[in-house]
Amino acid sequence: MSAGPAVERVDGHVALPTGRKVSIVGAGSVGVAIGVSLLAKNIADPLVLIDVDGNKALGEVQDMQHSSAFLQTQQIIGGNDYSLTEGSQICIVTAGARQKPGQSRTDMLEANIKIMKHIITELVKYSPDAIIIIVSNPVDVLTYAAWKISGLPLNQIFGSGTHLDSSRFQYFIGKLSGFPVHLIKAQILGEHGASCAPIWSGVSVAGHPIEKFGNLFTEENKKFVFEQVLQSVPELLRLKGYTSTAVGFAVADQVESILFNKSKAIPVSTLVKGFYGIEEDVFLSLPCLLGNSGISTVLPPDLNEHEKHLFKASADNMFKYQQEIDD
Ligand code: 6V0
Repeated sequence: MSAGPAVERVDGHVALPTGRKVSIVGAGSVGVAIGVSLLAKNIADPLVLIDVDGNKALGEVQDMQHSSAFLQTQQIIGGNDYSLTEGSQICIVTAGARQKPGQSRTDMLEANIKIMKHIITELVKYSPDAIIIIVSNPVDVLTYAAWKISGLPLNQIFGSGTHLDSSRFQYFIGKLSGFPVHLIKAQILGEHGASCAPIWSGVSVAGHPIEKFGNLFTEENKKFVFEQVLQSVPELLRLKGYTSTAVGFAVADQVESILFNKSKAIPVSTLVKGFYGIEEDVFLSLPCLLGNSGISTVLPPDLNEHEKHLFKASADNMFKYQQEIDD
């Protein structure tokens, strides 16, 4: 039987980049949330899920495969074999040991660095050109460690950083102002963690600086908004035991900007040496343009003196923490 005439799809057809293989290491709540976000956005194919617990990865893969009738992704695979990741455009690391009762922060960090060494070595072996996104916590220190382990150039490896914190910041500013969240431009920079810095000087609502909103953005209200951002994680841990959905969408946004060469300016964790007087090799979040080659440009915003101080304090904090692993 003849195959018939070739059918050309042109109208309404969006050309997708050819290489869209994305691998996720860690099939826990975060890895799965990222996977589901990628599937919902139809931007990764094949999608690979790797976990040290191969059955867990396979179970999650099969559950995703059973959604195929509602998706466009053709191939979803996984297990505990890193050769499945071969030729990935992007690799995302969400694997991590959770803090055990009685275990110190440094002990947990050491355990996670050991895990990171194995994972990064395997990923680079099978996909030397892939862009690697680290999501596991503490994300800034682990990204620094992964960068050193990998030997990759800075454009090719970064941490998911404060993109998530920034989306929470936008959400709570939206709640305060009554404007839809997509009209809020706001960023949190620095550490993904307690010493992060809300950049109020750059906040705009529907295109207007906050000074235009009368006495809505009082110091008290600003403090309240930021407190809500900081309390998000303990609140979610109290309510559901972990956080996953928002980080899933945040990382999928980063993946989309890379695969589709969108060059979106997104705050991610990168080497900040040389910015705002920082002299050490420290990874923190600054807005970066994300495209096909990963980070093409770091765009440090003009900060006021208070914000510079917060950012520098974040760097000092991180440097001290990092020294625990450099020793
Ligand atoms: P989880 O549900 O415990 O999943 C972790 C997964 O990693 C498990 O399935 C493990 O089997 C797997 N794993 C452990 N060791 C290895 C290994 N050596 N190789 C492969 N897989 C391994 O944790 P969850 O998914 O909730 O969180 C994962 C990580 O993301 C943690 O470090 C969180 O702290 C971190 N998060 C980071 C966020 C961010 O914004 N950067 C946000 C939320 C959580």
